Amino acid sequence: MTNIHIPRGWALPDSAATPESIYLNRREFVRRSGAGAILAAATVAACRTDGRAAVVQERGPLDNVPDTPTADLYPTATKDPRFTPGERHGTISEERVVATYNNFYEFGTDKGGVWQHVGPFEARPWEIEVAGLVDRPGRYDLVELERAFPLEDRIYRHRCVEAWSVVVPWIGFPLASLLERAGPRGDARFVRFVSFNRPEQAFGQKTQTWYKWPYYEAVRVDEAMNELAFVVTGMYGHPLQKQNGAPVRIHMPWKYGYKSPKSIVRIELARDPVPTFWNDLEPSEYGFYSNVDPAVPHPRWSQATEEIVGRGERVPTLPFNGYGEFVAGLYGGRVTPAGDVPHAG
Ligand SMILES: Nc1nc2c(c(=O)[nH]1)N[C@H]1C(S)=C(S)[C@@H](COP(=O)(O)O)O[C@H]1N2
Ligand SMILES: [Mo]
Repeated sequence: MTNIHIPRGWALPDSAATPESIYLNRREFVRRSGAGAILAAATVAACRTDGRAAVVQERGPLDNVPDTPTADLYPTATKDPRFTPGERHGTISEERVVATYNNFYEFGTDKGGVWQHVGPFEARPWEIEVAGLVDRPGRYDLVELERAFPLEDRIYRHRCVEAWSVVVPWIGFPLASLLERAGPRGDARFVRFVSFNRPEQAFGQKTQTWYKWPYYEAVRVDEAMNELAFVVTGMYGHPLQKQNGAPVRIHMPWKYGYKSPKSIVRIELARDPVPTFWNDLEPSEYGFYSNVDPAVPHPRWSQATEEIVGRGERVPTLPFNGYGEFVAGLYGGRVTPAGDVPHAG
């Protein structure tokens, strides 16, 4: 085992992360330098070799931000120093990495190809329905929500169950704010999230019919109310790229990535436990809680370390992905609650 030092602590100045001037201006830079044209040509070539001429688009991976009248809100998001702890999380990943290595099965299983297939997906305008055991059920226009809640910048580590990770400056608002607006009833114990279902806009939904579309996930109400649970509408100083779950996704950084459903249309509060997409497909491999736990291997691989995408580096995985001080109390001190899968052997 190599001696990799993972610094701890919150108080890292923002400047230690990728400077905003770099990530905010990258699209402009790519255009001016002509790299955009090269990239577009590469896209066309890639599409030809895999025979999917229909998806050819002259867009690069950073050109998938849908137009929205709220775009002006993004560069001015507020920062809470507790949630911009770059040092704890490692160096922020380049947006190009985060936008070209995606898990989003609605657009296929090739992580490098998702961004090339999201063109037909119409991610704006958008509504979210909040339903079930709430005092004020209803449909919320996303634009209203973006204006209603102050948008915050939060740098979160994202740890996929497949043992890779990225560090992303997300923008959004606490999930608790949205739930409080809807007024959860006392008997609500679970929160269910449902993604869009549009096979005509998402070729993975159309061709991979063995999956139970739309994608659905769920957590306990107290997990959803934890201050770390975040409704994400932006990244790197602008609204979300489609391949990262535009226009709205969830992020719970202490859980494996699949507990962060993308492009959600519905949030439902329920009394009884609700099924989840990956757990339904492979219950021996994907648990309900799915807290990041280096001590519990996936049945087919170890979770002890992870690869930092784009850096060619492996580092030890941390319990709760490094967020134990916020969330350990939810689980009585155990990272993987008793009975949650997977358990090897
Ligand atoms: N709707 C939907 N949400 C999803 C997925 C998906 O396939 N469909 N994949 C999940 C998984 S496994 C991961 S690791 C993250 C990936 O997010 P990223 O591509 O923005 O890094 O999205 C999660 N949310
Ligand atoms: Mo994942």
